[in-house]
Amino acid sequence: MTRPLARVGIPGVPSRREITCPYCFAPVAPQRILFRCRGQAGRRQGCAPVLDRELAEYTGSTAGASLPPVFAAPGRRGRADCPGCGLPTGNRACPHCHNPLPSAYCDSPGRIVALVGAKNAGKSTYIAVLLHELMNRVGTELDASLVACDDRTIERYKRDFARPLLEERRLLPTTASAATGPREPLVYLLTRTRRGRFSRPRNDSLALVLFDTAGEDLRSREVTDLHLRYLEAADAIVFLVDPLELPGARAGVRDAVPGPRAAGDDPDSEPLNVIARVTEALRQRHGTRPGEPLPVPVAVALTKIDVLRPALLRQSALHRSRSGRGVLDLDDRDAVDEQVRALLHDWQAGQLDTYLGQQYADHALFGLSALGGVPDRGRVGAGGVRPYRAEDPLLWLLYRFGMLDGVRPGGG
Ligand SMILES: Nc1nc2c(ncn2[C@@H]2O[C@H](COP(=O)(O)OP(=O)(O)OP(=O)(O)O)[C@@H](O)[C@H]2O)c(=O)[nH]1
Ligand SMILES: [Mg+2]
Ligand SMILES: [Zn+2]
Ligand SMILES: [Zn+2]
Repeated sequence: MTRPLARVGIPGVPSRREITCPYCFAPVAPQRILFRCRGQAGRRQGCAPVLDRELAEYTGSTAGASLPPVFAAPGRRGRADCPGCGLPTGNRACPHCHNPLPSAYCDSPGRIVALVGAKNAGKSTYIAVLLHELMNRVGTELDASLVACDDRTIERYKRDFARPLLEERRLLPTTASAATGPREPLVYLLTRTRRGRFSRPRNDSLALVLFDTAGEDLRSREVTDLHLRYLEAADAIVFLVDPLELPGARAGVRDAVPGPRAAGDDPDSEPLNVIARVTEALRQRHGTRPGEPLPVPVAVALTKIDVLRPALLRQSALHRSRSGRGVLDLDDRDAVDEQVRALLHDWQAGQLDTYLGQQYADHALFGLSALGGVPDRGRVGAGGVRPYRAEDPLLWLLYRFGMLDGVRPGGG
C-alpha cells in the first residue's frame, strides 16, 4: 500500500493528503470522498432510502444498509448539493465501503491505533475498560470527548463489551476468529480542547480505531486481508503482553493465580513471535530496509499486573498512581518504563525489549490492570472492575501525537 505522494511536497502545489478509511483501511484521495444525501426528516424532502450494496457487503448484512444515496461531487469542499433532491449535505462516505467518514476525520486525518496481543493477553477486556475510562474519568480529566462514528460501533460496544463486563460483571468470551464471520473495527473520534494561556481554545481530533483482533488470528502467517490492512495502516501500536505467559514471571505471581492457559507451549503465541508478525506487516507498508527502525510508536503493556505479588509492587513506580491533571508526567513515565524493563529482564523476557529497540524508533513500556483484581470463576472479582493505569499507553500516544503536554514535576 503506497502512502500519499503529497508528503513529498511539490513547491506551489497544495498538498493533498490521502486519508485512510478507518473501516476498510483503503487509502482515499480527498477528492474521491463521496457525499451522502441527508434524506428525509421532519419537513426536509430529501431522497428516499435505498439499499446500499457496498455497505451491506462490508457489514455482511442488509440490515441497516438502507440509507439515502451516496454521490460523487468534485473538489474537496466539505459540502455538496445532492443531484437527486438538490439539498446540501455535509455527510461524507468512503468510496470503497461507503461507511461514514466524519468531517473532523477528513479534515485532520486521524491516527489509527492498532491493538494487538496473543490469545488471552487481555485485549477485549482492555478495550471495554479503556473506552469506558475515556468516556468518563479520563475524558473529563483531559477535557476530551469520545464519540462513536457510526451506530454499529455504539451498539457493539454496549452489546459485546460494556454490558457483559461492566454491568453484568462476566468475563468476556474468547474473540472468535475473523474466519468465522466479518469483523469490524470500533471507530471513535477523540476530540480534545486545548486552552492555551494566551491563545484561543483549539480542538484536536484523533480517530481511535480499535479492532478487537482474535489472538488466534495473529498466530498464523495467514492473517486475514482486513487484519493485514489494519496493521499496515496503523499509526501507532498498543501491544498487550500477559505476564503470566512469560516463563520467568511465575515466581512473582500471587499463589492463588492459576497457571497459563492459552499459549502453553505453542511458539506461535509467544509475545515475541506475535510482535514479529505485526512488524513484518508494518515493514511492507513503510518499505523500510531490514536494519532501519520503523517510525510507528509502540506502547508495550504488561496486562493483569494485579496478579503480581504485593511485595513486588510495593517499592515500585507501578504502585504509585499517576498524578494526572491533563498532562503526561514525564518523570513518572521514565520510572514506569525503567521498572517494566527491569521486570522483563528478570523474567527472561529481555529479548522482547531488545527486539523492539531494534525494530522501532520509539517504544515505551507500561504495566496496567484492566480489571484491577483477579477474576473468579468467570466473573469479575468482588470489588467490581477497578482499572489501574489502563489509560497510560493512550496518554503517551497522545503526547507523541502532540495532543498532550508533557511535564516534569521534579523540574529538569
Ligand atoms: N487478573 C486479571 N486477569 C485479567 C485481566 N484482564 C483479563 N484477564 C483475564 O484474561 C482473560 C482473557 O482476557 P481477554 O480480554 O478475553 O483476552 P483476549 O486478548 O481478548 O483473548 P482472545 O480474544 O482469545 O485473543 C480473561 O478472561 C481474564 O481471565 C486483568 O486486568 N487482571
Ligand atoms: Mg478477545
Ligand atoms: Zn472504507
Ligand atoms: Zn438527495
